Amino acid sequence: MADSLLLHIDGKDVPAADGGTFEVRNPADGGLLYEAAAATAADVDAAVAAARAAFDDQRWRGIRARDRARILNRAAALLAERIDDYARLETLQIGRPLREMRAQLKRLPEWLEYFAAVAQTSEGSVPDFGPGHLNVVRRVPLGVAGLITPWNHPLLITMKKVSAALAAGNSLVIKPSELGPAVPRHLAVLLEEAGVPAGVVNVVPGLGATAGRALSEHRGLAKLDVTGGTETGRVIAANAGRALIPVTAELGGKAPVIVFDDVDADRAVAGALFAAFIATGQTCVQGARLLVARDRYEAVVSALVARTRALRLGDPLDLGTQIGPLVSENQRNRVADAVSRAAAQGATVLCGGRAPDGPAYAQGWFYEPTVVADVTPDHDLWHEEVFGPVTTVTSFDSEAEAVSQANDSPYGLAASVWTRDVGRAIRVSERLDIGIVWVNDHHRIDPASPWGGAKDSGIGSENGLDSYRAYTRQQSVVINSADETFDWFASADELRYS
Ligand code: TXE
Repeated sequence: MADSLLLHIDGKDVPAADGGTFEVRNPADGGLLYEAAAATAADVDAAVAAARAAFDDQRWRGIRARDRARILNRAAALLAERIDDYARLETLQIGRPLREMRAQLKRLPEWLEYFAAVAQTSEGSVPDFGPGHLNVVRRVPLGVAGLITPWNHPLLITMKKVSAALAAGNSLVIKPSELGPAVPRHLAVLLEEAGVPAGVVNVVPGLGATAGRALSEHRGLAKLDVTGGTETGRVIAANAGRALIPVTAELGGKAPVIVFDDVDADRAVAGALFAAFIATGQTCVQGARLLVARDRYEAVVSALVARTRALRLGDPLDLGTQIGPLVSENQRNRVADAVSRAAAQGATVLCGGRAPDGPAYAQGWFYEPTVVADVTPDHDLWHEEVFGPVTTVTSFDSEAEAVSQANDSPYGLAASVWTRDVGRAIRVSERLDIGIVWVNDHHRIDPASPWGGAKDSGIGSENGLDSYRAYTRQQSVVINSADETFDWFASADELRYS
């Protein structure tokens, strides 16, 4: 483990302008992992200036798309070689079990490969402008994009944004989460090894209130792209609004998992468990509300509670561990507070609801996976995002009631629908005010498949062709093909052109 992490600006590792640092600690045992340079507003300025210079001199956007794609594919191959090291590093920083980190990171080269292909196949258009003119519409990169990323999937979320932005020819300044800043910085160096010119990808680790704020308020940006909490997203989107630049925001969620009475109970329980407790529940698409048809409710809930109790908590580096610690003391306090408030408001904690006992857990931010029943729309827990290993269970009597419970949320990011009835799956998904709907599955992601939410879950989407387009703007070039001179003011005959 490196004992320090620096900023990466214009191809060089540099300390913060004022020498400031912050500590990155292991949430499993509280141990210090390393000190990271804490970018100041001056450092953010330097990073934006480096990115702007790289954009202006065309060192990246001026390269033909086919050659940019070759470099991104080379980066994908380098990344594949380093997955095991990065997975271990992510686990040390955020506490997510190594078996999950490996499975997730193995997929990440696909993002570079997909967007490399999109860049090569992206085409403009030639709308009809009438005789005498040819209108060529091209897609051009925006300029310097500011990427603000969270801790829960440090490299996956960075990769989603970086691969689309770079494929389109932009320059970047990345502000990774203060809880897991190492791998995004290593990615910048890897991209340079693959051939991305220095200055195109800059990384400014630092705190949200300083580095994040300085970046989101910087007037040198042409785009902001954030994944984080909804309140952070509102602040950043307001800054983008003031600067009149586009923003993509992937924010909070409270995903319903809707289980109909025609589905096999074991399958539904396995799905609900996967939806709720992967990443110790710290994902924006976590299955946080299990809605079950009334005549399956008892069977599904009792099996879910039994399987939740059997989940193995422990050292996240141990490949047998299924549930790691929460990422920080703050996050554990937040989860514990949400569960005790629910109990005080009349909900029933069926299992979990506490930190585990024992010396193995004493130094880390562990919390037992928790299932809560009797939560009504009057309770905070019905609506609020907990971002931890907590799911609620509720029954419904009809398809219409299932839909209305699922839509009764300030968020609209993701949902899963469990049924063998194809017609019902279609009807329900059409009526959900939700961006990502899985049928008989949960958590599935692909670089080609749009990922974004409705309502308080954000603006725009990651992945897929639209995310590439969102890193470009249209430039409309209107070409006059007439041979004769057009001279409006030369003639006294005002009616000539009427
Ligand atoms: O996220 P923050 P945190 C939710 C989840 C979690 C809560 C807080 O509910 O409990 O957010 O987590 C930067 N200007 N999600 O505190 O604060 C910050 O440094 C500019 C959901 O980790 O939103 C980090 O790089 N930047 C989510 C990034 O924003 C600011 C994933 C996200 O941090 C800033 C993570 C500011 N004023 C948390 N304040 C998801 N949808 O997956 C902070 N930042």
